[in-house]
Amino acid sequence: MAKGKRTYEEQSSDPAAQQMLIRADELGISTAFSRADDMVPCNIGGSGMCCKMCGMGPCRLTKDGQTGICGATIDTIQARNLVRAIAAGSAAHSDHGRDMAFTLKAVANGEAEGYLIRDVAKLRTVAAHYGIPIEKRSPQEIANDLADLYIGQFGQQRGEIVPVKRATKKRQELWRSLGVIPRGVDREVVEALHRTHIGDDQDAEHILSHAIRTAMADGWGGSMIATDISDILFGTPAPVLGQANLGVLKDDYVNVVVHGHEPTLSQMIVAATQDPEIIEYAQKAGAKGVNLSGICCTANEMLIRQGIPAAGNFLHQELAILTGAVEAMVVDVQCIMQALVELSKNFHTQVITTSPKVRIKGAVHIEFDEHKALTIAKQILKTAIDNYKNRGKTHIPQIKEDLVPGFSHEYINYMLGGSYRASFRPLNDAIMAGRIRGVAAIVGCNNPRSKQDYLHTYVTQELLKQDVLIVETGCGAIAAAKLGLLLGEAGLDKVGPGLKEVCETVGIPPVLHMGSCVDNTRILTVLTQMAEEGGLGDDVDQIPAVGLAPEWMSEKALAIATYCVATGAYVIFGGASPVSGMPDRVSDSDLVLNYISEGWEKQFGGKLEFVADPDEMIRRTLEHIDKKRAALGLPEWNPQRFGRSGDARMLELEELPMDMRREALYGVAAD
Ligand code: BF8
Repeated sequence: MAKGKRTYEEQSSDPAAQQMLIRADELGISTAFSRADDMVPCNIGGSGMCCKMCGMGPCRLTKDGQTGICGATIDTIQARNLVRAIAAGSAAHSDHGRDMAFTLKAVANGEAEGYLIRDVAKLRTVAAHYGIPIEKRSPQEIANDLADLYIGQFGQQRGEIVPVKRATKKRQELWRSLGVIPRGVDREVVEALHRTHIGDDQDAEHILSHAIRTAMADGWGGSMIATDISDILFGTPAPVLGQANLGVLKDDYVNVVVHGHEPTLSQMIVAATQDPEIIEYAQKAGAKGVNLSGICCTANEMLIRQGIPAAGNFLHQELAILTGAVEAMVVDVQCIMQALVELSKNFHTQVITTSPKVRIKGAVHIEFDEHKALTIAKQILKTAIDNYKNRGKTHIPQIKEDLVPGFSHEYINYMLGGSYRASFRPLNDAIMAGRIRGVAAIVGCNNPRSKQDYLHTYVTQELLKQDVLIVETGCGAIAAAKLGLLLGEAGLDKVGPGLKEVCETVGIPPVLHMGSCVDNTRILTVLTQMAEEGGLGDDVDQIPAVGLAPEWMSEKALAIATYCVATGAYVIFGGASPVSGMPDRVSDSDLVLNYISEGWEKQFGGKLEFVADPDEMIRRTLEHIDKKRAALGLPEWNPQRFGRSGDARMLELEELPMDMRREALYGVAAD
């Protein structure tokens, strides 16, 4: 081990990852973990005080009162850097949404090989939101109109993007009064880049108001469109049994790992693996079949719909290849490390790029096209199968966990009230009574600068003890899954008494996996519905709820944080702050930091803070939840009051073997 390097236990809290990090060292191969140890981050850029937006710089500001060559202050530079990051994050999510809209259009016109409209009910519901006629019309006709409407949102120049109509009335009025409703998705991203060009917008607060509008074009625009269409084409998620961690790779199968974000690719590969032609092809190659798994948000897209296992989250992408058992890592867009290709040269793994937007030198490129999706998916799988004969020795950690993902807001409605009384009433009632103290959304990335999964799982577990119901998405959800937190019966003894009672009554895990990162829009929908249900105020900012991204690293995470703030949520990010300013916090470098916290709170009721210490994250979360409870006049949280009803039935269940208990609680049998 190199001098100064963290121990394996300090690099990751996941024992499967630790095994692979040992293997990497044995082979003398670097990973993001070791590169993070070797590379000291730039503290000037990291704190938002480096301006490289023109050729006079980069201007590296290190002293209070110093300006760039053009005279730009630290505040202006920090605000510009932040809005540019938010614009990039919004662009990534929204471009994904745009491609989904084009796929919907192609499906509606019968031009997309292999795709179907799987959820006609959701298609009709979404179309009806916008006044698209649905009666006596075929799904294709409705989908055609919805696709046109959604495609139009990206290039719209004036007016308001249509999904904002799904926010509470009060929130829409607030946004209108502040002039932050996006006119069109692309327009706000372009304007963010324009405003931050040399010599443009130079008032930090004014720049930051556009950060809100840009991020809203993501959350209430591109991402919401992406989630809607994914559900319409591939099915709205409902609970399903899945597994997570590197132990899902199989020695006697061709292992294909799909990594990235867009379900158009992964869903078609799921379909192709079940094709008799592909199964026979794999068997002829000497394997039992094709074993499909996912990494990152592609993993989430396949997990929440089909229960296809997740090989891991962001920091597992290199570790999967290090097992030597992966024939192909198939990637599309976002969160794909360039290091994969160099790493794969040590093994037989083929990295296959598929998006016209993403190429990596040295990777095989098989371009995906939704018009002949199934044909291309089969070609990708045959390439992987042909590579099976080249496999050498494998080292697959025998570690995996079961999980039950798939909690779309539609399913949460259904599970709380069945087909006839579907609503959020029982959830609101449980919060009002104090059985559930509040709700936390724990989302976002892994970051090799912190111990993998530790912050996610520590914060999750501590909040569960405090009767806080947790919803999760993205890599955070996979972190919790790997620790077994997404299976109720495995963790209910570790949750607070009131929350335990609710989970047992409804038959849900205390941590609800709601999907990928674009699916954070499901959380916006849940919060809006909770506000509209009544009893928790009349808008999102009054709900006892907090959003956390303990291990964030991507620009998309900053966009998500900002649209959640605009919607009224308190958002806490762990790790480093990109606007921390001078190390000794002199006053003029605090402006941005204060503005995104207190300034935004005054306007939107939500705020963004960066808090490195997990205990402080938990303290602030509970303080905020209790403050909101008090403002609503709800009783103080008292864990002594709950936890006894229904205990007799639970004691009976506890006597049963785990698989029978799971079937009794969730209606899903173990495999
Ligand atoms: O979009 S949580 S590391 S995979 S950015 Fe990336 Fe972060 Fe994972 Fe999904 Ni989201």
